Amino acid sequence: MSALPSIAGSSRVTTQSYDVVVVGAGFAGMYMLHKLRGQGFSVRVYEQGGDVGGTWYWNRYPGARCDVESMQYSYSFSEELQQEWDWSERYAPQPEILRYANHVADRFKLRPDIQLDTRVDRAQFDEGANSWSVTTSDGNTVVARYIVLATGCLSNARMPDIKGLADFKGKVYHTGHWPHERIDFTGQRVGVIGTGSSAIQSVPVIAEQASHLTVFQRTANFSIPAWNAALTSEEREAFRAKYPDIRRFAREVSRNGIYTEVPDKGALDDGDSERRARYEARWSRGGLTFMSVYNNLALDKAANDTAADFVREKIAEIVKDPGTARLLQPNNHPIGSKRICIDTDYFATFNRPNVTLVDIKSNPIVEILPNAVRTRDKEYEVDALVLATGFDAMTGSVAKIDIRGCNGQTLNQKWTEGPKTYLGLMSAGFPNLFIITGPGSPSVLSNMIVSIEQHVDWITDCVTYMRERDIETMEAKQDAEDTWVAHVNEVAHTTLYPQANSWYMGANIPGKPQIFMPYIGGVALYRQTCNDVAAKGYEGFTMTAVEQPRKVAAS
Ligand code: NA7
Repeated sequence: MSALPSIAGSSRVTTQSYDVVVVGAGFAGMYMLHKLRGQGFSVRVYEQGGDVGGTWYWNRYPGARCDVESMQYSYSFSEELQQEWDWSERYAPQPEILRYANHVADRFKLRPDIQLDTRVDRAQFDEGANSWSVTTSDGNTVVARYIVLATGCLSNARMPDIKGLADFKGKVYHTGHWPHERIDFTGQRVGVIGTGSSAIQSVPVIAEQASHLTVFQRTANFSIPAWNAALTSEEREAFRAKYPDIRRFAREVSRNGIYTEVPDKGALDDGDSERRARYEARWSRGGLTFMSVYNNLALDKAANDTAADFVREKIAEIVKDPGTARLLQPNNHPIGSKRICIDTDYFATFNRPNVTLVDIKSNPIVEILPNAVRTRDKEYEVDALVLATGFDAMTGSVAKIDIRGCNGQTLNQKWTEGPKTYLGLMSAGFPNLFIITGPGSPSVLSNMIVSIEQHVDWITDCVTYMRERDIETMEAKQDAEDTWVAHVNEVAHTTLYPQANSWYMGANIPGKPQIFMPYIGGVALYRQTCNDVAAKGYEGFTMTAVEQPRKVAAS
């Protein structure tokens, strides 16, 4: 614990104070703790789950696995860790990723500083003391100089607002809040609502168990085969030998934090057969880098159409019933403008006699009956319901905390019209509050672990810089924030991304302001920008030394 004085909280006198409170013990929170402790800061991490792992603690649905190859979806900060951990498959399944998270917690002795089963309910900045007063669900209030939100981008599972859902007599599961015990659907009639990544991963697995599976689809999605397979020790060794290059590329060259070739031409620069051959080669390799075949797939609709058509043709080849194939072919958004899904036999699953696809775009769900899903035209009897309906992404978990900055303003008030940050790291009016992979940073458009490590390193350097100079507060300047928000928006609109009703835009949450939230400029460019800002003495931030009255950022 630090030398910060105890202060009177609103409800009780607190005695505990820390340099930093971190909210969340997923991959971001754990590394933040490790890194800050290494610099001698006192840190308390609060985690609402019963263990570490964040999204991998909650998303236990059948078939859950990461969509970035595990040799890359893993920490790079410890050479020993990356050399010693053996990933079993190209895309590790959720239980293995959770084991990895637990291994990291143990290996780096993180647990003593992590308080599990504890939500942060409230955080209030005390302008007199220049510290945060943090109230948790166990009724305690602690004081910290800094607060870091490591709350995750896809951790606030969203229950759909469908009439009658509460009266359904069978079991209802949300993919993002899956029970810990093994759920066996053998012999059951199961309904899956939603066809995003979580459904695309779970549908093939559930179909093997269920007596009948009905998939309710509102929007068809593009999905590329994972071609997942066991990793051999030779493959792991080959990868490890190249790690310095791979990690450097991911951080300093790539757009999305993934090691892959950099495309040198656009889709229309090739003739039909050459282009088709390239798409075939990528399809055969599988995975998220399908969009890296050409350099203009996210920019030029005509180029994008060539890739979208290719995938639509593949769907038609795989799915035997032409009507079902047509329904599964995405037709209302450019490929890649929603995060591409990675699957194992998703489309082929619809060839099974026990699987039915229901188009709820033309035939919407009207209500859930005690034993069925009723669409406008028909009733579908089900014994269990799986809601694969996604998350209140990027801002949902932050919004659940009552965060009060200067002049009593809440972050929710400030973000009424959409999240506003400088570099995705801080928001004006909320001194000493950092966000990891927040809106306004590459975040969900990237390999999350690469972006997490970059933010954690930057924040650690920043607070160390402040400590060395007796600087007590740091805050984003309003004009820097405004410029950044405009830039994020402007860059997004040079691409095809805003053409989709995606969770990137907040479009999946009724009433949520529709703003493109992540920064699309790319991981490498963004890192350079953050480094330049730091090198210029944290340009765009106001820093105030001990004993000086806190300067309010220029508005
Ligand atoms: P997503 O990608 O947000 O998918 C949610 C799906 O649920 C999507 O198909 C939605 O259709 C559908 N949905 C949402 N609400 C409803 C209602 N009320 N009725 C019918 N259908 C609905 O979430 P996931 O969990 O699959 O994946 C999230 C990310 O996790 C993913 O991108 C990976 O990065 C990992 P819609 O498209 O809105 O028409």
